[in-house]
Amino acid sequence: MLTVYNDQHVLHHGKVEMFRGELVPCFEVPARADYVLRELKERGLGPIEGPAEFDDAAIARVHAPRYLEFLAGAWDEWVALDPANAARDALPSYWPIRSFRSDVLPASFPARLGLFSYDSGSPLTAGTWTAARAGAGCALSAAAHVLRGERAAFALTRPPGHHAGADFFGGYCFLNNAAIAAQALRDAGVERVAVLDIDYHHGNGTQAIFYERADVQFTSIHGDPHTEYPYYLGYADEEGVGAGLGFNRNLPLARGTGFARWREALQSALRGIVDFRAGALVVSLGLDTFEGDPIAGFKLATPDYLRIGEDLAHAGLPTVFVFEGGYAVAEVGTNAVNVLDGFMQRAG
Ligand code: SP5
Ligand code: ZN
Repeated sequence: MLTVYNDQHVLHHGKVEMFRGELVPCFEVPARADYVLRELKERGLGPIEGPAEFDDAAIARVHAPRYLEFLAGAWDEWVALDPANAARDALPSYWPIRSFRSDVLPASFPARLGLFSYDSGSPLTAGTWTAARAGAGCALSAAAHVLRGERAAFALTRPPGHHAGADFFGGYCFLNNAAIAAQALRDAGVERVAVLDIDYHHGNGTQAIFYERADVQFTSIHGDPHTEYPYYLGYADEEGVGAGLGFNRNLPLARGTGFARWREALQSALRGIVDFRAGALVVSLGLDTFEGDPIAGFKLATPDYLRIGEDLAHAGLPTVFVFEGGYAVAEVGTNAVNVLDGFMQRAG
């Protein structure tokens, strides 16, 4: 299987995230991708290429112009506030919830930082835009590869993407790589695209982007938002709206769920994807379902990821894998490559 990778991901390197009143070291670190890359090479999974040049219009198919403009200039604005900010990550402090306005763009940078985000755990750094843009390019190249007739491709990207919406960042995510890949597949003529999100956390950004659409089906298996991040979305009764009604499917599972129960949810998700008659599949590949993950609560073990890959291949669809979460850094490479390896073995 082809992997599309870019070494610019290291330019996004947050120092701290806010957790219960304290700034703690970031969980989403560059070493995560390094471990996956090393494992891909060791196991000879296939060629590893850089992303092709691409037009930013492909990103603008998913993200709002004023959000992209904000992201591209955010670091310079942060440093312009105070030159000492160059040594600090940008984290929001104010959010326009409910009765506030979101149509007005305040001149104040901290005010816009909050307008375009939903948590204080996603530091924006000097290289965030460059890394996120290059990561979206990896997702686009992986999609292009599948459009050329390959069975599957893997976008090894960070920062991750599935929590980012059309005009907001959060959950360590800035550009929604999976949504950008899915939209590119649609724009190239694939009539129905399925997105399956198997990260531990609900893919609220991807859900929101496609919630009113019948041409992109979104399915997510994740920790029950009653107790798990992102808390405010990901419940089973969210089924889409308008033309999109019936094309959004959430399968929340209790914290502590093990592989047998998780795999039943996967089988159910895949039946829904086959019934939808998808022409292509985008997998938001989070590995934070692992029993050793420091910020999540499922109990999947390393060999289980081979079975996941096999089950995904059984759906028989051209498949774009997009790297998302997974914070047990030393194991994330083996777990990710197990999914891809299991897929290729079954896909033949
Ligand atoms: C892509 C992705 O997986 N994003 C996840 C974002 C989760 N952010 C909230 C993390 C809460 C950290 N909890 C620390 C618990 C330490 N015991
Ligand atoms: Zn996650």
